[in-house]
Amino acid sequence: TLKCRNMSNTSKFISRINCSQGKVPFLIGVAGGTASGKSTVCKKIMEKLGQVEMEHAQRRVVCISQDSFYRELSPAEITKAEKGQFNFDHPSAFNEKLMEDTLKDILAGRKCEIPTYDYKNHTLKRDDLVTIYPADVVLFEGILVFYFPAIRSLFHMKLFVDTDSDTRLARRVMRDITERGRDLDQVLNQYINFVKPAFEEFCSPTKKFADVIIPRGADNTVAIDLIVQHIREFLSNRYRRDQQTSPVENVTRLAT
Ligand code: UZR
Ligand code: MG
Repeated sequence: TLKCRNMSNTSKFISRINCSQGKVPFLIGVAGGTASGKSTVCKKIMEKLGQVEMEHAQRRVVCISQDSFYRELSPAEITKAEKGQFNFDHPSAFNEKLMEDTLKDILAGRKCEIPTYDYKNHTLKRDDLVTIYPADVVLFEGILVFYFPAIRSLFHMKLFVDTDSDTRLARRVMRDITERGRDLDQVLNQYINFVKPAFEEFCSPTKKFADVIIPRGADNTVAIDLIVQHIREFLSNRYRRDQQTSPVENVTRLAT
């Protein structure tokens, strides 16, 4: 039950890239509700492409999370967040401008640095920047990556990870308690007050922008394999073209 549409955009893009400098990465957006398996889908895509064990600078496929683009909170907002009263699922919680500028830098083939996010303290770790090196394929995952029109229009391929809400809630409870230092009361209150209503209002409606909807999330190996196959084709086309134009260039071989 993989739903595909608009795949021709991708081939249009590939032909465009063939006549450009060849440094524009193929940008893939991965959206879906909280704990739907977005990060896992991205991880599986990278694993299947043999990217995980590689040096960061050598990678041809990189993954970035929208969490790195939460905006800095005011002291009053931090107090709210500590009481579980800040809405992290609302579009206004994100730094839309920084997200757009970063993606544009990436599309221009520039190396850029992004912050990492600390879920326990609700802050960006400014001194813990991650360098994103120019790559051939960039995955950008997050609950609202298709919400902002200016950002949505930058993707060459849009995936929506579609997992049932009860499955997502069960995973969210486990994850927030074990990984993010929360207690059950807090997780459930936040889910009912913010996460669920925001999913329905802001995230779920963006499913219609997806080119591919992945039911059941990371369990859907058929969908993931199809996507990986598509990325491989894109990369090998580029590899072939690079070989023709600059035979000395050292291009990392893809795992098959
Ligand atoms: P994913 N989030 C936190 O729990 N704490 C923060 O400081 C920042 C974000 C949550 C956010 C959202 N919501 O539901 C989730 N809350 O991270 C998105 N509450 O992350 O897509 O991995 O589920
Ligand atoms: Mg995540």
